[in-house]
Amino acid sequence: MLIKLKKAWELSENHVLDESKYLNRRAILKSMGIGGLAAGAAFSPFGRPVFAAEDPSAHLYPVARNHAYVGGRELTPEKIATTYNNFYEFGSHKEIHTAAQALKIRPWSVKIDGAVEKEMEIDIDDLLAKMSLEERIYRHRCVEAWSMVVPWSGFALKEFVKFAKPTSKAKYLVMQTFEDKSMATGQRQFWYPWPYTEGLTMAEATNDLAFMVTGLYGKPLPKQNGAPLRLAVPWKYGFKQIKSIVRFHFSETRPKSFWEELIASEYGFWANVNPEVPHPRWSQATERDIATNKRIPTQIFNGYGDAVAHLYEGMSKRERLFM
Ligand SMILES: Nc1nc2c(c(=O)[nH]1)N[C@H]1C(S)=C(S)[C@@H](COP(=O)(O)O)O[C@H]1N2
Ligand SMILES: [Mo]
Repeated sequence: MLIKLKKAWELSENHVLDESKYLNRRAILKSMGIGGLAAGAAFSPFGRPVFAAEDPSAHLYPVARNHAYVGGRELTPEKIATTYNNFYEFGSHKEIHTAAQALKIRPWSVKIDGAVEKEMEIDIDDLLAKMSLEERIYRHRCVEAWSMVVPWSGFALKEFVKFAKPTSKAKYLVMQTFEDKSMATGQRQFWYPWPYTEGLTMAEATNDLAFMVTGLYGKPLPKQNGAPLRLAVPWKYGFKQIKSIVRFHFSETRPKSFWEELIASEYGFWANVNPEVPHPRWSQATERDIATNKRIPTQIFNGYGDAVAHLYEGMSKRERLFM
């Protein structure tokens, strides 16, 4: 049974005012001594202010950086990380950042179901209020052999798992993206197995590195990067890092992910970054940094082996990628 914890986000006046009117309104509210952070702008250390009118979670950012996670090389400029995207719901071209602006990110709720004590549906802003937000710098390695280093904001996936209260029957956490052909024109391409689905074992989902992303560069997550909620598992190829999640399903059986369903021989369930196992059509030994365009060596588990290698002990190298 589904339990709705709270009414979905209701359209506030901010949405119908243009920016200049909104700024005036802010000034008035301020002179009245109200409308502080919640109604106002959050100033990002990386650039322009972001307005609550654009995203009601804007006041939450920036969040404190967790210095345990370092990129190991320079951050990819924000402009590049937010314009070089993969998001098949909006097409397969490289102008995704424009097309993805059609994504409506409020109201937005996520369903938690399957092997849990109690199934529920929770509004994204309620969820954000419950989780401890922090910033982590992670490397991101796409299976297409390009990579970047970005400051994600969000919360530990294991904190969310604890909140969801899975039962002992749960063996996998399955995640799904929204489905709405009218908004996401890519979903009209019927030959793809929508909705985009991904999964992790419970051990992977509760590993310290697994992170639910809600922000980028000290601001709410841009639509093209998977707003309002996407996954970061930086030891795995980018296609595992599912965007715009609406459902978390705790499962007893291993799911078939989107790309696995399409071409299992090229995109397996594990998808751990491994320079020694080439993709059937190209080498994975090196990667192109999208900031510098330089090729750099790819590291096993994308350099996160200390944190995750133990999860795959006993598996052959090929299984670590394809099984
Ligand atoms: N729902 C959904 N999630 C997705 C994808 C997608 O097409 N749809 N593409 C994946 C791939 S291949 C990569 S490399 C990353 C890209 O994330 P970025 O655009 O933030 O760099 O998102 C992943 N998550
Ligand atoms: Mo990717």
